[in-house]
Amino acid sequence: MNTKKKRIIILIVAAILWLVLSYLYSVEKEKKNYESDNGYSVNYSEASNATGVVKEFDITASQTTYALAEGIEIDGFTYNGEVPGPELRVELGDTVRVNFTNDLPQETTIHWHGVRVPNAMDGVPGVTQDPIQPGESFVYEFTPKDAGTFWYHPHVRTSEQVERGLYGTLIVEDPADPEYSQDVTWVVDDWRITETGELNEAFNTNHDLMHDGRWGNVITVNGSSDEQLSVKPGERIRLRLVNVSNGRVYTPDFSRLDAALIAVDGMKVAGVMSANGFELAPGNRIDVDISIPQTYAGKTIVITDTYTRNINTLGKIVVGDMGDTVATPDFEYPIATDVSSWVNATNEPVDYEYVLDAERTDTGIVWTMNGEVYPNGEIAEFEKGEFVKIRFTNNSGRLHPMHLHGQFFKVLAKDGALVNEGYLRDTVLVNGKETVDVGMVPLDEGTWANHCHILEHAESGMVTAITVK
Ligand SMILES: [Cu+2]
Repeated sequence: MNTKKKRIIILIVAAILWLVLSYLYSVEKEKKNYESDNGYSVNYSEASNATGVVKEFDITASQTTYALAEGIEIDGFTYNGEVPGPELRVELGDTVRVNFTNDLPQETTIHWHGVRVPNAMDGVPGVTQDPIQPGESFVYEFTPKDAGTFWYHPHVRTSEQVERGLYGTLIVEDPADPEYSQDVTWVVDDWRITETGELNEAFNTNHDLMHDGRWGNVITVNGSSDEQLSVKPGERIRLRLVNVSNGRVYTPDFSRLDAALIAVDGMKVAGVMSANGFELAPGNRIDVDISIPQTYAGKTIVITDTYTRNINTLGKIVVGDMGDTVATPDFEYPIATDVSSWVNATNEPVDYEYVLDAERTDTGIVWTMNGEVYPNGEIAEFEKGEFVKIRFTNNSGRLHPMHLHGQFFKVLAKDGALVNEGYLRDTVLVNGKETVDVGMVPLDEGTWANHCHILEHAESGMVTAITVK
């Protein structure tokens, strides 16, 4: 055999070895994910990997007078006197301990939206805990299993308590993520303010119930109607948008900025797409990666909401002078390459259907799931680790952002047409007369609320629960 042939054989053997090793490595990597018996894998883990680090926070809910904007002072409910409440920032693996005290004139709880907590920490009265009475305390303790953007709010008289200002964010940082110039949260809310500058205290009106809940006339970001984010030319920003509104949906428009969607409901996306046009329903979060072009020095960019025909200002990004220019951090988008597509799921049968509708009663309107008003109605049972296909059939003409506690799911189809969203969610907007199929591999045991996140719809019955066994 001549030298040339030998070299070719060595090259071929090396190539085969490399292929085998990289296959084995990918199999090993895949094991971090959970795979259901029928082959649907999810890129989140079954267990939390607690490092032993405990991050402790003291939170008190109380009645507070809060100035939203000039001439607007509301009789609010706040966490630690602030709107939003304190941002709890931890690292994946940390244990969160919240010493909570209720100084409100009414009972309350805290629900950790999107966080896969132990069932007893989920904050749902009648399902996971008793309401916390005025003057009482409760310790919430859990180790988040997923990094991402989450939020917390009460689950008692929610339409009133959230509208009065009870909400905050929980940011679970992924130590593997690159370092942005700034990591900023924008908590978006709307308020119904009277002509005299006070909060309209008519909650759960028949009009709100018959429509898409309570939509306000003043929009705030981080409790301010004039939120401004100062950046330097060249900075790369991670902007986390959280919709805490009772009913309003926002479609953020980032104007001339190149805004890349990197996470939805805390979960990383499989591939980057534009964040423009994302429908951010109540409960939803998006993480957006924005590089500020150096040529934007001295400019102000207005981020708007284009969901309705009236264009609203959300907040502004104010770019500093040319002299402050920094080099743009250069790294790959922190996304997930292991979100499986589940395209075969369109052939799976529907395991459970929820028909969403309204019913007229003597006193007004109630919202139903399968004809029942909470707490009536069947509790669906699902097996832990088994793929399940759930259908939401909206018989009404109104919006229903459906939120499942303690789970992530994937949208499979809308009105029977295949939808291959490249990410998991915990809240999906079901439009009027629309049918939405979602797939889910539940890993977290317990009884979990499943409800519409239009808080007035939930308040008037559109709540049920599932049990994961
Ligand atoms: Cu609804």
